[in-house]
Amino acid sequence: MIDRRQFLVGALGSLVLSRLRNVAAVERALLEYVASPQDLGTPTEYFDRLIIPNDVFFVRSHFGPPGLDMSRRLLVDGLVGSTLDLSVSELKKFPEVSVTSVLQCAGNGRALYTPRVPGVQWVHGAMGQAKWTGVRLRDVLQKAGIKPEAKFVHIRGADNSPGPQVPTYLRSLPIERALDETTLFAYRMNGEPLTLAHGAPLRLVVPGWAGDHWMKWLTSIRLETKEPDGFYFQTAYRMPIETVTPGAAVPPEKMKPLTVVPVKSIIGRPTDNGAAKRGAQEVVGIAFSGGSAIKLVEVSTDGGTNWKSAKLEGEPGAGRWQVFKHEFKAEKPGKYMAMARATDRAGNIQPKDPAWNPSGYFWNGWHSVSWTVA
Ligand SMILES: Nc1nc2c(c(=O)[nH]1)N[C@H]1C(S)=C(S)[C@@H](COP(=O)(O)O)O[C@H]1N2
Ligand SMILES: [Mo]
Repeated sequence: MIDRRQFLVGALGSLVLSRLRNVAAVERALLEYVASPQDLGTPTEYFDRLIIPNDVFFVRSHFGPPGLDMSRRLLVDGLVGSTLDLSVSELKKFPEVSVTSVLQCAGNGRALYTPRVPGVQWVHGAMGQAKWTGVRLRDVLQKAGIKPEAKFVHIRGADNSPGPQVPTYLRSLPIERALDETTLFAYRMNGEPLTLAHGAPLRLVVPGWAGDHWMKWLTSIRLETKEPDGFYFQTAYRMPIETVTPGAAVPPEKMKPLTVVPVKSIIGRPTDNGAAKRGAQEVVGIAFSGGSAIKLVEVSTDGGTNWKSAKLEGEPGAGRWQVFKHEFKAEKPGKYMAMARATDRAGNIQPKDPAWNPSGYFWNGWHSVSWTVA
């Protein structure tokens, strides 16, 4: 006979094992960039659809997730009329809204800059689109009462840095961006409860803005008059104000925080170096821009001499990707290529080669693939 303690240990052990197996199943479909903390990329061939399924959605964090704590509360304090301390079920009493939006890490494409920039060497996989469900920051902040001197919202999560020498991760949003009707406290992703990897029980959703603002494992938001101090705000996630010489050091006063994701398109199919049969060829990909809807995606199959407008599918919107499709006939066997460039409704055109910057952020060059037709 086993006693209660042995039973519990055994039961817990097998539970942990089955959890681990689930994680392993997910990893098989994702591309592992860094093992610990896990940085997992979505394979490029998934960029042919409007929604990236949760089990292949990229994962990124600085220190790895904290323990799963579904009873973690959200504190809303600082320059508010009254402090709020909310459980997830209390938060769910605010009107529920869903927003379909792209989450892209600012470092996506870092590996494609020359000279090389240190950091996770993401190629294309640190982005995805999902339907995010939760409640508006605006509704919660209005309930708390916003003092007129509040200008910034400081945001914290439950993940601790690995030691006292390493600063804690924190972000900040200007109050106007926090009050935008698309900015959410989210608890569901593509209709399913948020998983720990993606921030359970609560994460921030900031459509159109880079992933670093999308704080996971939320613990508090605090209204302040100023931007926060510290490495993660004053040094990291900054871009040069003007174009700089590749490889150059940029002084801090010439840097600004990165916010809106620039216009970009990526080809999901055909896969680079793949193979296809003679006849109809379909080039399929996704295109988005953080600041406005997509106006046009052009595809060239002759190295950039001629460009044709692709068909767009899905709803247009700022921070929201659409699928583009372009068909042509490959009459002869041989090597074929395609490349894509997107233009947004504000008139921004995806550049052939984006400007190098010291942290390798926001790569959005033309994506090209080649394949063999037999
Ligand atoms: N608490 C916390 N939130 C975080 C991070 C983190 O390290 N800690 N990383 C951010 C970064 S840099 C990105 S790109 C996104 C990635 O979100 P995902 O793992 O759901 O794709 O989470 C953001 N939220
Ligand atoms: Mo990121």
